[in-house]
Amino acid sequence: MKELMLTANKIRQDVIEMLVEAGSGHSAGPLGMADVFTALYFNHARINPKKPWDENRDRIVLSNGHICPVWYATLAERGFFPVRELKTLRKINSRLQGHPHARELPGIENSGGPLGQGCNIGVGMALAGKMDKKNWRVYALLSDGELNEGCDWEAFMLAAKYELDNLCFIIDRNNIQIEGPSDKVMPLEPLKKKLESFNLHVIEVNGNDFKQVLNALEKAGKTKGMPTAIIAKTTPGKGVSFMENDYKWHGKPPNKEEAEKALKELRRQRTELL
Ligand SMILES: Cc1ncc(C[n+]2csc(CCOP(=O)(O)OP(=O)(O)O)c2C)c(N)n1
Ligand SMILES: [Mg+2]
Repeated sequence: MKELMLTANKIRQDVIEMLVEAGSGHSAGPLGMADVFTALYFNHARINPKKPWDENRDRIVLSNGHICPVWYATLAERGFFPVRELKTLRKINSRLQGHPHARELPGIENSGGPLGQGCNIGVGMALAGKMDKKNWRVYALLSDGELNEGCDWEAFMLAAKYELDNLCFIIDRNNIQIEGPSDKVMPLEPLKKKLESFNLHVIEVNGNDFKQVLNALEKAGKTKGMPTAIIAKTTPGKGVSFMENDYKWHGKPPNKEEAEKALKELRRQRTELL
């Protein structure tokens, strides 16, 4: 657990360093989801950085593509590509675009940006896996703001219809989106009941608690006959006090001074862990 926490802390530091260098990009979502990404790539999912496109790999798809700094940082720290490349985020000719480009980098399974697209891609992959009787699983990462998109709910219906128990949605329930608190923009509650009524197996967890996240992933793997949706309640901006729970950090990078402050806080958290 401690090792996972240290890894997530390093990933958060990478995210801050990438964003201040780029001068644009999203802060809150990536920091909030660092623990879920770490749990998947450093513990739970069957992936191999040496064989990123191995036919038997689990597929991890990111539908809320704007939080890709955390995807890039996780893949680099896991050895999919050099950590030094992270500093090219959003630069001309970089493989690390502001929104992910499928297969541009090892481990990037889907293009993202238009919310809802990755959710549907994940369902399609899981359906294909079922039809081909494959053992690999699909993890489709979504966000709460994204659930304003009707096409996500169409995808849920299809996933339930075909009993895609090889599919696990993970919803970043961080209560913020681009224009304000999620439930103020478009109320989602009772979210668990809604998802259950779409015939999904729903598990609610604290998305910043490794034990809860790993437990839920394991339960999802054992669920038969229906897809699972993990509602991961996360703190947007997690680890950086002045960014936490403030929707204004949805799509804003830190300036130099703010980045220094953020890194100081994250380094202190690292020392406390050691
Ligand atoms: C189809 C579509 N509509 C609108 C947008 C613009 N957009 C980008 S991010 C975002 C908010 C999404 O909410 P969420 O993912 O919960 O934001 P976060 O938690 O990361 O702050 C919106 C509306 C988009 N990318 N795609
Ligand atoms: Mg959100």
